[in-house]
Amino acid sequence: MKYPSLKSSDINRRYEDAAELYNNWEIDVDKALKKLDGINLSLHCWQGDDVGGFEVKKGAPGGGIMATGAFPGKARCADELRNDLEKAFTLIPGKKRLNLHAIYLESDGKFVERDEIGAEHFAGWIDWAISEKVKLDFNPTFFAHPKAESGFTLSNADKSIRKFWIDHGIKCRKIAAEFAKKLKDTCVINFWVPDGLKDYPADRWSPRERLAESLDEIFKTDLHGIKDAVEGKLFGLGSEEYVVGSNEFYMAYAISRKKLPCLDMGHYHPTETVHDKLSALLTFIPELLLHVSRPMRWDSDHVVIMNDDLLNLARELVRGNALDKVFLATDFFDGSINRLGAWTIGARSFKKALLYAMLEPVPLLKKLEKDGCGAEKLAIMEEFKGMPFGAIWDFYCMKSDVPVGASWLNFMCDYEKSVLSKRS
Ligand code: RNT
Ligand code: ZN
Repeated sequence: MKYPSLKSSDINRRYEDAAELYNNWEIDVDKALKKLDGINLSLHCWQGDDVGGFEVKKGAPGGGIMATGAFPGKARCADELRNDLEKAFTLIPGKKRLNLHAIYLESDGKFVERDEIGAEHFAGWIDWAISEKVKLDFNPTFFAHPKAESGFTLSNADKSIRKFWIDHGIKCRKIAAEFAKKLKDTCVINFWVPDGLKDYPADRWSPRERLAESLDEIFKTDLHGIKDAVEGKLFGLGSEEYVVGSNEFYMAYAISRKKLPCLDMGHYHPTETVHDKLSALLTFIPELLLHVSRPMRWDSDHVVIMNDDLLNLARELVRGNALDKVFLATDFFDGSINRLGAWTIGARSFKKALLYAMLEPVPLLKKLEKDGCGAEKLAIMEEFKGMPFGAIWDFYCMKSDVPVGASWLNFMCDYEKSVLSKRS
């Protein structure tokens, strides 16, 4: 089937009608769209190949993270991944930004150890980013490596293994600084390590001391143009009882070292949500990084959809005027569906959620709350769920030269037929 779009005259008409309804509530729709268009959302490269990367491997893969699903068509090399990303950027409105992991290097078929990587291994990405007008963020890769197999990297008791990973971190910061320089924009570099234990540790203290020391060593040099972020986690595969870099560890680390905490929506207890944390943290620190994800019973990294968690997060960013203080990045990986579709659904949903939040009557809601008019506040929040927000979104997509409504699926299906299905 061809998925329907709308005629531009209909999109315009629906937009005019909808904008008038929002105007009745003193909401400036054009202003909201301008703000939305300025949003930087860093699209994670790793959805395109199930967190595989393009390293020439030596030895056992080593765990830490796992994607599930065997949908055909995953990118097998950087060129394929870049093609897929180019396609994704034609379906997602707004600015283009990509989040790379160190394992996505290009090394001409040669084995390059993690502690030997440099900006030269990302020259292809930099050239591509310049020509496609894409900004880049970066991540060292502390998993999927024989030296991560024990479950400890930067907190490893073995000094030589620790040194190996420290060197990896140092090299990666230099790559990030090169991204910042070449692309003339801040590069956020996020540190996540899988370190932890499956069962009750006898010593919870030493690994944490070592992790702090290792990070201090990595961050010793100030580098221009980069922002370091540190990402905590509740548990992982093989670290069910004890994660060295827990939430508290990294909050304290980030605050004491003036780094950005990275909050991943999947890294908390099942009913604990990230939206409430923004005002708590940003009362004390200037900036943080968000990993927009969707946990399903656990840190399952499902494709982001416009559910309550996402809407609440978007609302907090808007109500708290926090969009300038928060770096936004997607982080999910689903190998069981078309990966181009996964990127597009996730990124479009997040931008849709932001737009939805920008089209709420925030000053009025705050006033009603202050005046003790709880029923009015709740009622208006509910009534707004029926406002013609979709008409504004469609208009924004048209103006951004991306497909309107579900018609982006036609492009995804064509791409699947002509490109993805040919990959083995
Ligand atoms: C893992 C973290 C981390 C990774 C990426 C690939 O639990 O969420 O952000 O998803 O580094
Ligand atoms: Zn994450």
